[in-house]
Amino acid sequence: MLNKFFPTINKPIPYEGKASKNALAFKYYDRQQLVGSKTIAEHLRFSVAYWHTMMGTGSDMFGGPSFRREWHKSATPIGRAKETMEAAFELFQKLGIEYYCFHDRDIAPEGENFSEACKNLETMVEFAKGLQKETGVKLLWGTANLFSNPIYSQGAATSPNAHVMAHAAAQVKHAIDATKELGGENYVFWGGREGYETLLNTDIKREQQQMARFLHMAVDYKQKIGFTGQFLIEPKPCEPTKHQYDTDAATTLYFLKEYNLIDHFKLNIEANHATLAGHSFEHELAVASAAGKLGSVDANRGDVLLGWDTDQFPTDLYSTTMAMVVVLKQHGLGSGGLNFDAKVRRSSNDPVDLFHAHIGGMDAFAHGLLIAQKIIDDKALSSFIEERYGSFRSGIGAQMMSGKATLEEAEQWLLTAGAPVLQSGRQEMLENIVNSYIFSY
Ligand code: XLS
Ligand code: CA
Ligand code: CA
Repeated sequence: MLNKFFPTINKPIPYEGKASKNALAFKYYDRQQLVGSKTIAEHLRFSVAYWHTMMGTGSDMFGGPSFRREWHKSATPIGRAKETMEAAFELFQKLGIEYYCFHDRDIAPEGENFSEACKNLETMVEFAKGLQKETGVKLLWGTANLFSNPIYSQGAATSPNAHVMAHAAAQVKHAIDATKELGGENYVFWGGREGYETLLNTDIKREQQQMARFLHMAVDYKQKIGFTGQFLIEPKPCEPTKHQYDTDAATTLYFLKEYNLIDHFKLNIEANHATLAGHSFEHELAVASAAGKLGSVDANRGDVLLGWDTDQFPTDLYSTTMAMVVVLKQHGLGSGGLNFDAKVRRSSNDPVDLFHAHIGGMDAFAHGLLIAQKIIDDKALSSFIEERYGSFRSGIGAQMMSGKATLEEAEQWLLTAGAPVLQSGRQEMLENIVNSYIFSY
């Protein structure tokens, strides 16, 4: 096992069970434990987000770097990139996390120009390949950073400048190549700058057409090179742009349908983006899942008192339980996984805080998984839900839903049946049932 950047953690984090008081041990994440027909590790497919965990410095709008990071010290950009990657794989191994995700510009420095950036990326892909082979760690998804470079300040695919769209297209080509080369199981599109600030200078229809064309170009390229990973779109309502075209799951699904892209994409749902959109995490998961399009998850949380994307590690058991209910109901995430798109707080400046953070997130989801499986096995919610719609199984309900009843026939039926009597929705009782499952684990 690699052992250079986290010397105080000299063995993989152990599972010690819920009675353990060891802060550096799992209380629920027993990776080999069977839940239904899969192990906990197979269900959860955790991934480390390279940008926050390896590249984060602790700086914010009001102050500079605060984190102690031995891997950021090398004198050259490529030296830094290599040390960062060694530290990353050491962390993955010590946490027992099998997947990671990156943006092209996280793993390789930008360089002086586009060609240099491409060369740097190739160098780092070769380096990553070696480390993946040595450790068995795999790439959950790759993506292109189409938001940091100032040329993208007015959009990438949706820029008013065709030169910029071409630059973004060329960059995405290389990022897909890198993902394919590393056996990436998915490729993500998050349109950080694909939106607008003011209608005074914007043609929404044209920009949406550009975005669709851009995605079609990516699909064509994927097919041409035989990349078999799943394409994913990650909705977010705002930040950095005021209005983003992929605001939430429903908006994104409509966009994909409208522009004939729906067969080529699934969604990557992020918890904090859901709450920024004014939805709950489980609402976004459920909307994507109902459309058969829930592909992967960015596992984090926001802060109820702050209106921005705080990207905190998930710790809320109620939320992880409800998320896992949705995931289990659709029999898993397929090639997707749970990517910790989350960062430690600015004051958590010690590298060991990265371990506490991931351990907490992994335990919160493992615990949520166990509870969710029990809720599903016992039909604790589903039997109530099924009964609630019971009036559609026969009679006028079945006739309307099968297309056999017209408005006139519904009226005829109503005139003999009389006024409807509503059954209680029993929300409080169901909330108590969920709590009773949470309390008993
Ligand atoms: C930013 C997004 C981003 C995507 C990948 O808010 O979460 O990190 O996951 O580009
Ligand atoms: Ca994300
Ligand atoms: Ca985010």
